[in-house]
Amino acid sequence: MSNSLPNHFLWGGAVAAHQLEGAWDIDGKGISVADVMTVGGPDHYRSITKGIIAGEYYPNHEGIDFYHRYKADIALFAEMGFTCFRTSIAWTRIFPKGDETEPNEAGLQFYDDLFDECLKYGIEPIVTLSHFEMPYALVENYGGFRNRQTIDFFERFATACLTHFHTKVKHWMTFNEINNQANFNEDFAPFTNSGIYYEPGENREEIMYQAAHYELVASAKVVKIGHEINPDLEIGCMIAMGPIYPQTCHPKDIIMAQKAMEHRYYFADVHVHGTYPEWLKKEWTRKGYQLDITEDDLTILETGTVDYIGLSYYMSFAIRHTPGSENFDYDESTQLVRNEYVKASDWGWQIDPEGLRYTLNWLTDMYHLPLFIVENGFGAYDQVDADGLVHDTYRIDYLKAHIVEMKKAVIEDGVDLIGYTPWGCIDLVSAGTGEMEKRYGFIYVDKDNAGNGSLERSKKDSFYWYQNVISSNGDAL
Ligand code: P53
Repeated sequence: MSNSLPNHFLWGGAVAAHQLEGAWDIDGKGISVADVMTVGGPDHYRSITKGIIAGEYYPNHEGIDFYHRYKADIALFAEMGFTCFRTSIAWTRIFPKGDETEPNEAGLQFYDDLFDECLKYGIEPIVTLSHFEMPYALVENYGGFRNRQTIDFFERFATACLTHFHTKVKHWMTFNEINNQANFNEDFAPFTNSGIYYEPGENREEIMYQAAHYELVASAKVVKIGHEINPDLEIGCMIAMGPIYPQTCHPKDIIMAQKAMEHRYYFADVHVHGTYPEWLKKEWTRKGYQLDITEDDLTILETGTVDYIGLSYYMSFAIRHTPGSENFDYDESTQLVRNEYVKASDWGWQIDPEGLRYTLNWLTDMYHLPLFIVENGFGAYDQVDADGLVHDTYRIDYLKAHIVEMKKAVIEDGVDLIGYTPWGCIDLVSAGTGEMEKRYGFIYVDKDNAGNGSLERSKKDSFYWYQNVISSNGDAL
């Protein structure tokens, strides 16, 4: 048995357009949902404003100015030895308001140049079509994915991208972390996943199931279209993974954890199997939810199943049942509990490398598809020392421990894994909090939470460490 990862294993890093490009209103780009979010902090989400309000600070407007600096940044990725680079195509660069019929040529040109720059170094671009950056005009004018018409708008955008870039990009993903919205009682996920602002008194869960259904249909259509455009394309879904452990072996805790996992991960069932699980159909009937799901939709779901599962993995969770209640309904915003066996980051994210091995095995047992870890990483405060450098041993420790478990899953358990792209390979704006100072990068970017800084780039200790990891194909940790 080999003790190493396969030779073709892809190593790289991951970002999303809205978190680093900046240039939010340049070359015809429209306003996206990310452009109306302010800065939050470790214990609170950022605010979502109705449109852009004068005097508010919107960190994504400038990002780290990757739009103008991508050549130098990609040269640094090449120096680390990346063989792939995951980013997204900002929907609003291609269709600024979302409902245009023709794509914006300047937007296509930017991504042509960006992908060519990657390919020049032998770096394969890996592309997410929708990564929390829907055109804001679709929210205002159509209600985002509350509206069936948004399926057509997404299809038009995705078709333009697949047609234009299929010779440069082989691996695609449709909707980033489509399952974040299982946490429907918070405002962040429904807005970033689906462009939904909830009104007081609405049944949030029912609306979430409807929006997610439209997205799953849109995804399936795009998988099918992509394969028609080029049968060699690999088109995946993207799921935010984190196992939800039972707090104890109390049988009700076991069932509660099972129900929580079902609610958080049914999205993958639909993407992979093309059908809804039985428990969910029963739940909709029990709760009297009348969803708009047509026979045509069900056929589309079956004909557009994904080629692989892209996943993010940052942490694990734990849950217990509510004593005195026979009800196993899942509310992610109130029912999760601390796991006393693991530590947490400064943002309360529970660090659990073995949970990654568990997760990769769980996904393989459930779905029997190739997997791709397209996000993993440690958001931390970095300090520039007197020598002018960032000595981020804590980040190296986190990544090392996760790679060790990832290798066990592949080498000892036989998991079919395409590659590994740690999140935020260059410091960027946090999605959840809007902070710059929640840093993930191997490359430090001089900018703070208020937007001050030179934007200058410098290599952290983890940069050299990751370079060795890649050149040894994961052996030198
Ligand atoms: P930030 C929540 C839970 C897990 C992953 O997140 C999440 C979120 C949303 O915050 O998002 C993914 O920046 C996402 C990236 C994001 C990254 O994880 O909040 O796909 O866009 O930046 C890290 O620390």
